[in-house]
Amino acid sequence: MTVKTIKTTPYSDQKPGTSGLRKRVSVFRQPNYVENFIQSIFDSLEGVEGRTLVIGGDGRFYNDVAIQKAIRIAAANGFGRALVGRGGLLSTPAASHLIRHNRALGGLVLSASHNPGGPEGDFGIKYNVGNGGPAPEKITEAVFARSQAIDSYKTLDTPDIDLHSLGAQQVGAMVVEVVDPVADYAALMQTLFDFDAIRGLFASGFRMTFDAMHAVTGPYAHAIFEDLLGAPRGTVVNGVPSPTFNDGHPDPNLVYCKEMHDLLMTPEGPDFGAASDGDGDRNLIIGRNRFVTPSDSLAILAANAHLAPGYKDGIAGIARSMPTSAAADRVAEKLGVELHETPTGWKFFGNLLDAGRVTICGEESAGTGSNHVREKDGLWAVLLWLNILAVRRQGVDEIVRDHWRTYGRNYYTRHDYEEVETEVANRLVEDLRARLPALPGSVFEDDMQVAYADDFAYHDPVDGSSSARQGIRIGFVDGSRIVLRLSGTGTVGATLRLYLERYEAADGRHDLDTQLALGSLVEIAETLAGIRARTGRDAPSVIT
Ligand code: G16
Repeated sequence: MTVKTIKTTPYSDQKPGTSGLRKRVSVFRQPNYVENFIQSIFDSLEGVEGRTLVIGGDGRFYNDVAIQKAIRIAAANGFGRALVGRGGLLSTPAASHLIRHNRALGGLVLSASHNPGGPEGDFGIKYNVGNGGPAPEKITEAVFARSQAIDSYKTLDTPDIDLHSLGAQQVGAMVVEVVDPVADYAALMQTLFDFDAIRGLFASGFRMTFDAMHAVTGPYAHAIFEDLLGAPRGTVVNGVPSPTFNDGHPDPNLVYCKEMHDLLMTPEGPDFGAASDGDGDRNLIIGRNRFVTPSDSLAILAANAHLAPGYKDGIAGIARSMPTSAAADRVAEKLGVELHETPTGWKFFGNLLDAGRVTICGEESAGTGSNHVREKDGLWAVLLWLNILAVRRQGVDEIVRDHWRTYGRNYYTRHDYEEVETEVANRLVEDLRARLPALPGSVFEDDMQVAYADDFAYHDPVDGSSSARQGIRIGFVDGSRIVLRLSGTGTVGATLRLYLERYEAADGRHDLDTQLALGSLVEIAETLAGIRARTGRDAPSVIT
């Protein structure tokens, strides 16, 4: 089969963000846009000849088209084998596992995560390396540099492959294996968790609702919760993946899962509610009368992980992204294990996990995971919660309160201002940055005194690399924090994220309303950054 070399010209906007390249579908549909980016990835890798590539996505609109292009370009570039999820589906954590399990060179994960889908929605392409994790910055920078100089890509003149039949098909010299997206992942979960104990929990009448949000986790959740763990049919709702997510927004937060949240707050509601996002790496955890913030969930999972077989010997350490609350730090201290604070982006956990320095990682953005893969993993978090509930035989609320009694409570919220004019957002951040050196020592309302003010810089202790300007931190003497940064995943204008945190000691008040508890910090943030004044908004677009 003759490899075709097609002439092309660069697009200036192919710079990967927090998690790969995410844009409107209309951007990806421009001539050669997908081809340029995938060829730029392959040009930035060494030794693709004969190697295995994993390809899968969250099933969103354009997934099928992009997969066929990716397969032809991979074959033309010399890959020996491509593993593709049936129907083009692979959750992000399942793709990570397949890469590791098959010693693949890497994988293409096609997803825009929790962003809406459909022709007017978003699409994304991310490259994961051989450890199963998102490519580190040195690779994403090389890909961007290559995309700015690209003048041709390689492809083949072959028909589309049948994505729905399991088994091997030939594309040029490359073998394409269409695999069951669930099987290997479900097998991995059974090595980590006590499925008998969880089966017993469901058999005792424990009721759960899992919202797959018409996204990729539907088939995984039906197979694991209902088929393997014996939860009654109907436990999983919205379990059939749809290219438009049924016109929904597959973001498992209190805005888009409000109905489930409200149900959990009633006496008739189930014992446990959970959800996952478009590509299956995020999670939402709600117990009866208790929403668990992602930061608290990370701390509680880390403190109780030893109750699950996969972590029975304890954990090596915990890593959290900088804006995530410090609740996990207290657990690490008590366990006597390492705690690492990294920039936002799962890719920063990879080296720490590979080096065995940490076992559990988490982010405020609803992501938790462990060293079993190199991505955050929504179903893993739900299963670890179920395993803990099965062993402790307590409700979620009881476990959360018990945790606060032991470690204290980190009140925490995030205020997002979406689709802000990019220039306004950039100027706001720059102006605040300029004020940082003068802030330490300043006293604001309620006697809040600034202890430090900086722009977070990370020095990776494993490979020595540095990443500067990762978010503004203003810390107060009582341990409270204001963090401000620009999102790296939005696709329209800029998204400003304001993170607020206040610590209340173990013997302190744990029953305050979160927004009220953080009210004075919100006002201090407004005094310092003027978000409402400068953007003209009177409230955040989303509060989580
Ligand atoms: C991605 C990254 C996460 C990050 C999140 C939000 O998640 O993998 O590490 O925390 O985006 O990033 P930002 O605050 O820059 O928008 P996902 O689930 O969208 O792939």
